[in-house]
Amino acid sequence: MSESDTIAAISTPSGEGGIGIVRVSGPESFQLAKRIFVPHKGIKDNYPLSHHLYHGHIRNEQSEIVDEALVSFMRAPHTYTCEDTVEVNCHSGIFTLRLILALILKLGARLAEPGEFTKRAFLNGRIDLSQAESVLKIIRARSEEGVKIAARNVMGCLKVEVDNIRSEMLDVMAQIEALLEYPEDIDQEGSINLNIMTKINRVIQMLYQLLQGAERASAYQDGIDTAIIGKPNAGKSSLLNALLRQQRAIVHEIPGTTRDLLEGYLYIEGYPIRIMDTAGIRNTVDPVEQEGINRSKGAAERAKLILVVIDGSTSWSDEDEALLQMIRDDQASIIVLNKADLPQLVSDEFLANRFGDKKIIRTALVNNQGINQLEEEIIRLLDQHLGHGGENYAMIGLRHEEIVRETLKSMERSAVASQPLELVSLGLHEAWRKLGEITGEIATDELLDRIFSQFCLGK
Ligand SMILES: Nc1nc2c(ncn2[C@@H]2O[C@H](COP(=O)(O)OP(=O)(O)OP(=O)(O)O)[C@@H](O)[C@H]2O)c(=O)[nH]1
Ligand SMILES: [Mg+2]
Repeated sequence: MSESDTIAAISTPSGEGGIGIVRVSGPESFQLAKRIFVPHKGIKDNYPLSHHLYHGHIRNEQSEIVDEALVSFMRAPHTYTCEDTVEVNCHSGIFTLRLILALILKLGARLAEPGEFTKRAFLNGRIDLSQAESVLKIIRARSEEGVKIAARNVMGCLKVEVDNIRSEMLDVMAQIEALLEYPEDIDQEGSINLNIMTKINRVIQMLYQLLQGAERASAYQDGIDTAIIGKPNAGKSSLLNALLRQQRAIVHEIPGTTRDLLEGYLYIEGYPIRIMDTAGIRNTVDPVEQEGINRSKGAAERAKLILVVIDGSTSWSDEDEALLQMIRDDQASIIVLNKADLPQLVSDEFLANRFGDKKIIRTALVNNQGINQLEEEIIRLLDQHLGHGGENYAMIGLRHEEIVRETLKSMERSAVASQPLELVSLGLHEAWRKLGEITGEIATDELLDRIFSQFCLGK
């Protein structure tokens, strides 16, 4: 794809709406827009003024009015892409938008690829790669907090931290270069200067701090995968419905009612929770039910939080025990002891023995009892699991996390004082290059394509 041509796309979602926007960027954008737009107040000498909004009509080749529009002309470099940009604000019917886009394309613009406007902002140096990715994170955020984290990154807070760390690395690298050039400065034992090791360790600490915010940020941005698991008929679908406050899943007395995974979103104290109802887990010969059970197990494996529903009105079984074995140490879990309105066959004594201090939430989901306590426990657990964030988390996305972990590996290889300085320096160089992938200072075309292809058209 060439970066010097003029591109255009519809930037607003398809469907009916108050206003739709067609965006054009590139050297020809003013020319093209002037050929289809006629301003109401007539064309004056200074038309079009940059960063002004003009009211008028879009007309086709036959001079027929296509729509009434507000058009802004924005001169480079103070634009989203750093190129001349025009935005046509028109009525948001899909045919209107398509007609206007078609007129612009016919005059010579090329249809933009997904994310191409943002890619140009990156290639033209207005934003770094972490900022570009944050634009996508804002669009896709699953909670208000997720938007705030992404917005901080769009302003460049991750870039600032990364630049800071890389500049510390450069300092140490320069110091080592000097020592290698003037070996007489190295201590008598030839051991590495203590000062260098102290600096390397400080960089390692900074990298760990970056990682700390990652899990919390990703929970707010992507949602917390939560699986409801339990024996057939325990009340899993009743729990999903109670939490979502809607009759989302079929609830029935026949065990094995739910076959497929069913998901819903809910927000508890700002935590975006992606909750999954699953098929009851038991031994079965029915192939369809077995497929459902496999999916339940998959959902449980991927979940960060597991709600285990146990039917307190039936005796504790091997099936209940097997469910608990599925939970890993890194997963948060809550035991929901349901059907508290019926005579209980699982005794308090048994529960105390089996679960010790772990909090058990008793519910009677037929009449929504216990839901508030369950929600409180979910918040408490997530707060505990994800740590209190404060303002100090810039990290977003798995890509960054992987890069920081790789960088740490190289840094930790460098942090061995007993090795030759050349090896220390090698590790530092690797680390410095790796970390540059976050901001895109070191970025291959393949990486850029991978990132920008996730964007929607028109962004
Ligand atoms: N008495 C009583 N019945 C309940 C309670 N919760 C659910 N039930 C009933 O138990 C039956 C099973 O409920 P579901 O929510 O469908 O259970 P499930 O775990 O989704 O079942 P499967 O999808 O078959 O695995 C239904 O008849 C519910 O009305 C409860 O707290 N008390
Ligand atoms: Mg069910």
